[in-house]
Amino acid sequence: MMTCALLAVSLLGARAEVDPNFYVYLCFGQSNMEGQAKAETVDMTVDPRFKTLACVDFTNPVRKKGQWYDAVPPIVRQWTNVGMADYFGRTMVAALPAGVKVGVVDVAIGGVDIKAFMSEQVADYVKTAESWMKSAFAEYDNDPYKRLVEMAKIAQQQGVIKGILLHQGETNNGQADWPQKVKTIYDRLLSDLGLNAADVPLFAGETVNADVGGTCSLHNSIIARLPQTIANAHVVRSNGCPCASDNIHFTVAGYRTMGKRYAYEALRTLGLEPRAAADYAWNSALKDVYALKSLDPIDDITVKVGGARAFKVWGTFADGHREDLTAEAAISSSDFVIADGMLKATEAKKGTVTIAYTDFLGTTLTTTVNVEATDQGANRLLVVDNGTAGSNAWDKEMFCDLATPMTKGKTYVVKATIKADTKGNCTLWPRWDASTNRDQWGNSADVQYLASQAITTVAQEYTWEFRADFPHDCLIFAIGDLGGKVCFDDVSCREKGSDVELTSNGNFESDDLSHWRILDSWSGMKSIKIEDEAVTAVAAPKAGAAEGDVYNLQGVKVGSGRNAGALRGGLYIVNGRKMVK
Ligand SMILES: [Ca+2]
Repeated sequence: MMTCALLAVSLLGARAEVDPNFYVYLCFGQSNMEGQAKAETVDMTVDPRFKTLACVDFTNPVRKKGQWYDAVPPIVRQWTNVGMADYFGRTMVAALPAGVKVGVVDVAIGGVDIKAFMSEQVADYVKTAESWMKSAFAEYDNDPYKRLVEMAKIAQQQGVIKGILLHQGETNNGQADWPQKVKTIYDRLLSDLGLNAADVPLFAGETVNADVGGTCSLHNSIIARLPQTIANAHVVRSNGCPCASDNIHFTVAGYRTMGKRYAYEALRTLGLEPRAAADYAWNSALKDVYALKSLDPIDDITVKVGGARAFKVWGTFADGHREDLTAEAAISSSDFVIADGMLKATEAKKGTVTIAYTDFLGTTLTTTVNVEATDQGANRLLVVDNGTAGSNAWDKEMFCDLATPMTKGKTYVVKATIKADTKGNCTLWPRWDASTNRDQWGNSADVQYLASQAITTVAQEYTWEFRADFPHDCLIFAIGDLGGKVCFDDVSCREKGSDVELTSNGNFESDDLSHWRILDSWSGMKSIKIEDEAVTAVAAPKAGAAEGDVYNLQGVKVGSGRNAGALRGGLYIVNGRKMVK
């Protein structure tokens, strides 16, 4: 016995050559982690420093479960395509020193609920799964979590686990208990693999974004809460990433950008700049995916003193793809205050703002925006495009997340100035979103249903006064029977008799929409944005507005089609549309 034990220890010792420069990342999720976009030529060449551990047997290409291979797609199983891990790995090896290898261990099944990775639930789940899903489960012996751990242990014999990538949630769209389920799986992985949370961050990617019509974009508001549940969790943004016609999966360009963004987050947690190493040997086609060719020019802007403006920054890369660079762009100005990524107009003046973006190769491009801050200017409104009217109040909802929650038992006054393209109703439902009391859809069940008010096409102020039954932290404006656009302004929520405002940017003079949101696109709601009042005022034609009448941005008629040629250059409203002359 003694001899056997000694022999086993010495064999293990001989085998256990863990390379501290082999960085391993575990990946799990559903279809976007599997990869749904066909690889193009540029995707088929991989730096041999980027490896994948086969988690199932492949026949074409031939790969054996538990063996390392160059990470040529498909990574997950032989019928999958380019997904999240492909450009994560490419970006990591390009940024890390030449002596560092990166390996991925990727277990994913299209369409699965998060419970597919919860061992105590998976057996029942597999029984009721669709047949195509059953065959994928079977490749993991009906327990994908167990397979992930088994493969991760093999990976640990050669490398060091540096992080976990997750892309999942479409099947759990909007479920408030999702972060807790993810935490359960994350905690189990740490425990089963002997890892410390501080050394192993979790990177969770957003689903296809609302800005490109993502069907499951509601879930991004849930993913945003993950860092409150898991201290070392990081959200990977999907803003502007193009999607396939199903509005659920990314295009191959979208997967490349998402993979790069996962890597940027991972590099930051390693204390590194998201930048290619100077000595990295680029394949020229791959380099074109990363090299920014141009930044889009940004139109001159006018802002009222006291207001704030955000900038949308887009660029075109050498391979022709476009990216929303807003989150990565640096905004600076010697003329204006820049705070929270926005320009704040504190006094009347003219000046410029510089937007700079440094690409992965270290090249910085800039664009200059001319800004005029004035004392006078157009009033701005929140414009919610409801699309077609629904039949119930809850079919269309606009949410205002309060900066400070109410106090249970106190009396509150909510005011809002509202108009709409059609007549209908607006009902106010204050809700305690932080409550653990959830309904069957995973939403807070601690709601108060207040009286409905009749909305017209003319802006009017409406008031709701009520005693808070819960510490509400959200106002829901239920506007289900209103078709077209619904405009809000001067939304206010205060304790009765107090001048402390609980809403943020309720006059909509700032571009900050972080406290305002609408239902996901499945509701048929189309958009939420801030617009000049003049634009919205003529969008619903006024009685007497003749075809071809020209308005300025303050809503003043300045001409008609007959004499428009005499107007000086600028922005005008003609037939309800913004026109540049
Ligand atoms: Ca306003």
